[in-house]
Order: sequence, then structure tokens, then C-alpha cells
Amino acid sequence: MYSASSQIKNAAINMGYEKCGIIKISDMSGYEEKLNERINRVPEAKPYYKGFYRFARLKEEYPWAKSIVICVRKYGKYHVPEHLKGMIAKSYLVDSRTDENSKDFQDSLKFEKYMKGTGLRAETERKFGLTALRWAALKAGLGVIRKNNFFYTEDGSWMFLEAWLIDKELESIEIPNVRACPEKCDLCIKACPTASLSQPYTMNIVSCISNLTTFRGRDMPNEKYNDHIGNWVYGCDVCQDICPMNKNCWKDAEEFPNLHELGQHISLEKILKMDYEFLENTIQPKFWYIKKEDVWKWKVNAINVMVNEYKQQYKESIFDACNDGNEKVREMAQWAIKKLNLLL
Ligand code: B12
Repeated sequence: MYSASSQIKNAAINMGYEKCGIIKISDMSGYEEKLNERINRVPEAKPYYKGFYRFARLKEEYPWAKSIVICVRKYGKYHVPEHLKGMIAKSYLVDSRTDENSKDFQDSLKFEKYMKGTGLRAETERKFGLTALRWAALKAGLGVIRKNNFFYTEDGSWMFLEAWLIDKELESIEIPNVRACPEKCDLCIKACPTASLSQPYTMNIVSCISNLTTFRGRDMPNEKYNDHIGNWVYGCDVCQDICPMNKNCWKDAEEFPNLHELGQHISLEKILKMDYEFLENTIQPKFWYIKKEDVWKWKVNAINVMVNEYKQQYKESIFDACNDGNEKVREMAQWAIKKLNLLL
């Protein structure tokens, strides 16, 4: 007879998760310390991180919760169109958190249904998570957190994490079989284009390209790091791509639903030509970190990349963008023309 915790774990594995562990709610207290440490090291991060204390103080919001089921799913298994690599972060191209067409999303629903079917109360939040997912996975012994802050199993960091709160005291903790970062390795820190990752386990949310190209980036012409953003239009993978512990971990084995078709609509020039209806109704639901009312950011980010990696062929698109329907895009195009000294 299997215990309740091994039954949950087996169900998760059968539904495509790579790993599953269960920890006590109280195991999250260590996250609060890490959050304090981060805010002390990077004071400008405080306004962004103050809402995260709730990740450690789960009892306040969920008095009924007793344990956390934490699951790891590998996304480094999908074929990524070559022309999108280095332009849109891979995790967002194959993001199953809200994509009902993806098997991963459907498996997540099935897993939740399974848990509820056993009589458990089980709650999750599929977008940003209802607790600190990397910390929970670390505590469950499913892998390690490396100097770039990423959670790794023996199969690298291309893993999505998902957690459910449950109303039963259960535990399932593993001993990870993963080597720690080599003491002298600082490749991720040296590679971070904006020096957001400044020392082991320390990144600055304010200057992270992933943030600048999605939630932030409202004033790109005056953005301190606009030239460091390089080729990135949405998200950034640099600190993971460079990591030797990720070598050969991405396997192009499966197709992610609609990615190939959608990819055919995306290039720097095509983004600048996109009509706002397409941006709002096709691009936004997939890449939901940029809100519907902010889809102009796609064009601003594309112009920024054109400036950073200028090619003659971009000239026409930049001039056309001076007539875009959005003021922010027109302003960015004017800025680009000035910066690049372009003449009609
Ligand atoms: C806020 C957030 C962001 C913000 C801020 C990032 C940040 N690091 O704070 C932004 C929007 C920038 C972002 C971007 C990305 N994110 Co994000 N994000 C989150 C979120 C919601 C919370 C992260 C958090 O707790 N931050 C607070 C700070 C204090 O924690 P931290 O930087 O993660 O650092 C931890 C470790 O370093 C550890 N730690 C600190 N010191 C030490 C010392 C030792 C010795 C050890 C062992 C550990 C340790 O403690 C910290 C707390 O866990 C989680 C989902 C969730 N609910 O957990 C996803 C999450 C972390 N993001 C994820 C991803 C994939 C990304 C992107 C790669 C997407 C992309 N390709 O662009 C980028 C990467 C940015 C980067 N370079 O870090 C994944 C990571 C998966 C993994 N394998 O690790 C998560 C877990 C989402 C998920 N469902 O899987 N993200």
C-alpha cells in the first residue's frame, strides 16, 4: 500500500512532471530571510519585493493550508524556431501557464483534479504562483539553486515550477543528486548584459533585461540600459544559456502548439508592421507579461534592437514607424533616427 504522499508523487510523474515533492508550510520561512537579504543588498528592489512576503507567510492568507506540493516540469524539450532564439526568451515561447492548447497546461489541470478527487483541498495560482517556487523546490530536495538564482535538477534549469497548497500534513523530500556550482565559476555574473546579476545569488530586478523588456521599459529612449539590452525583444536567457550546467540540456524533441505558425509572423520588421489588433488578440494572450494596453512596447523594443544591431534593411521600417498610431512608438522611431544619424 503506497502512502498518500507517494500516491501524489506518482500521479504527478504520470502526468508528465519531472519531479514532485511535498513540504510543510513552515519550510517557507527561510524564503523571508532571502528576501530580506536581497532587499539589503539591492535597496532599489524593495518596492518590487514587498508584495512577496506573502509567499512566506502563507498561513495569513490560507489558514487552512498545511503543506505545499511542488512540481517541476521540463520545458527544455521543445523545438524553438531558430530566428526567435536570442530575441524572445525560450520560457515564454513555450509558456504553458495559461495556454489551454498545451498538453502541459491540461496535465496540470488533471493533476489538480486528481488531488481533489482524493478528498484534498488543493489550490494553485497558475500565473505567478502562490508561494516562492524555487525555494519550495529547494526545500523539497528536488534540485539546487545555482549562483544565477535558477533552480536546477540534474537536467538543467529549463524547468517550470508549479505549487499547490493542500490541507493535509504530508511530506515527501528527496536528496538531490546534483553537483553544486564550481566555486570559481562566475560565467553567469560576467555574462549578464546589464550587470543585474552582480554577485552569486544576487540580481537586481530593476535592471534585469527580462523585466526591462516586459513589465518596465516605459521610457526606452531614456532607459539607462537600452543599449545593453542587445537583441532581446521580450525576456532574456543569457545567465542560463551561458551556464555550463545547462550544456546539452535543451532537447528539441517536441513541437509546442502553434509556435511554428506564430513564429512566422515575428521578426523585427514584422513587429513594426503588426497591426494593433493582431498584437492585442494574438501576441498578447501568449506573451501576457505585456498588457493589452501596452502592446506598443513590442514595437519600441523592436526599434531598440534595430538600433543596437543596426542593419541597412531596417531604415525603411524605422522611418515608417514615425507614422505609427502610438505616440510612444513615434517617439522611439524619432529617437532612433537621431541616434543612428539616418537621412531619408
Ligand atoms: C518575480 C519573478 C520574476 C521577476 C524578478 C526575478 C527575481 N529573481 O526576483 C522578473 C520579471 C524579472 C522575472 C524574470 C524571469 N523569470 Co521569474 N519569477 C518571479 C517569481 C514570481 C518570484 C521570484 C522571487 O521569489 N524573487 C525574489 C528573489 C529574492 O528571489 P530569487 O531572485 O528567485 O532568488 C532565490 C535564490 O537565489 C535563493 N537564494 C538566495 N541566496 C541563496 C544562497 C544559497 C546558498 C542558495 C542555495 C539559495 C539562495 O533564494 C531566493 C529566493 O528563493 C517566480 C515565481 C514564484 N512564484 O516563485 C518566477 C520564476 C523565478 N521565474 C522564472 C523564469 C523562467 C524567469 C525568466 C528566466 C524568464 C525569462 N526567460 O526571461 C526571467 C529570468 C530573470 C532572472 N535573470 O532572474 C522561473 C524560474 C524557473 C527556474 N528553473 O528557476 C520561476 C520560478 C517561474 C516558474 N513558474 O517556473 N521573474
